[in-house]
Amino acid sequence: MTRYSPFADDDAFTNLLSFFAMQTQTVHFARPVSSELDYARWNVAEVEKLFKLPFADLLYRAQQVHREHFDPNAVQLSTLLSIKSGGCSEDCGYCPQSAFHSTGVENKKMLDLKTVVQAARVAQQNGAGRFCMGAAWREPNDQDMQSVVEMVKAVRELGMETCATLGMLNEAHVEQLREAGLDYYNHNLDTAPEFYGEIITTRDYQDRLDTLGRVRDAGINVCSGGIVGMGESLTQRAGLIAQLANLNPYPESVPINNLVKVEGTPLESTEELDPLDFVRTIAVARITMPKARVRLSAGRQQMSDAVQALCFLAGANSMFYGEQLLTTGNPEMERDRALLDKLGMHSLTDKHEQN
Ligand code: SAM
Ligand code: DTB
Ligand code: SF4
Repeated sequence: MTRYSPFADDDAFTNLLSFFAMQTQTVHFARPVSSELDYARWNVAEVEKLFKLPFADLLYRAQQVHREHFDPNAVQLSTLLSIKSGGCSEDCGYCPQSAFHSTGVENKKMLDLKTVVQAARVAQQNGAGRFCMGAAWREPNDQDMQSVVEMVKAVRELGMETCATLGMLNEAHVEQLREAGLDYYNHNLDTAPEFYGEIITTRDYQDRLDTLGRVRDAGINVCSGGIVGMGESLTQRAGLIAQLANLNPYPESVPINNLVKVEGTPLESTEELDPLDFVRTIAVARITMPKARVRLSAGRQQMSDAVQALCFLAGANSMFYGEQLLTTGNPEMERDRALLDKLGMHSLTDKHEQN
């Protein structure tokens, strides 16, 4: 169902990595590289300027910011499970689970508690520190919420961090999740406000901001990012990052997805994003949100090891781990472990210091 679209390999990136490794000069920029950035507001033009820096300068700056706040060799691992797949009433143009598109994803009923806990246990044994439960809902109803609350409590009892992504939330639902001890709530802005209407028409940007505000006010960690490679302009890509960075405070966790082009969705034939532009997006997210976990998210299956290495160099320090995202594939765990080994990187769970 998913189209194979290899991210260009390999020599060019290997050369870039060597080139980057040789950069010793200090590069001067208009904005200070310091914790001041934490509270900086970014306008779209400033973010766009970052995107347009020479590649080596951009990565150098992202590395500086990254090393100020994180162990650059540690990566946080989250495993996803689709607890309710298909038949969604939203028309998100990228999504295989929308009832508006014919993608072959079935409308299934919600998984039961036992199945979810068993999947979380396996994810934990495989080395994931966080378990993220996703549902193809516009928003949960009260009955759904009772089941999700049980799932969150049970997964926490295993000693894993929990994340849920269930669509829009009202205050009562947020409160239930807070009481259950949910660690993170994922709700993406997806793209810039100016491009949003070309991708989704069944709910608006402000709905998303409102849900994020409720989650933030309840004291649940915010996980919010977006998708690149949907045909957005560079200014619109910068607009997404500016929106995320200007949330006050910005999200603790920022998933950057590269569009997975699924047959039957309106975006199935979208032109491939240049892999270096994906790397640039990671770097700009790192610079503008210095203390966030920037997650390499959907689209990794099509990425070469060299591109992923560049993403880590650009400040990515989290990824989805496990052979399935929600309905589409993700790299084999063996491939990921081999990649981390090759790069001399380790997961947070290896060091027992999940954060
Ligand atoms: N239904 C809920 C919602 O939309 O908020 C939660 C699940 S939804 C699948 C979570 C996120 O997955 C979306 O916001 C989008 O960013 C991402 N996503 C969905 N389909 C994708 C695709 N084909 N490629 C990349 N990211 C995708
Ligand atoms: C996020 O930003 N990406 C994940 C997670 N949050 C829920 C989902 C990616 C979904 C890719 C398409 C699919 O597998 O259905
Ligand atoms: Fe539904 Fe979420 Fe897919 Fe949109 S992204 S169609 S809300 S499952």
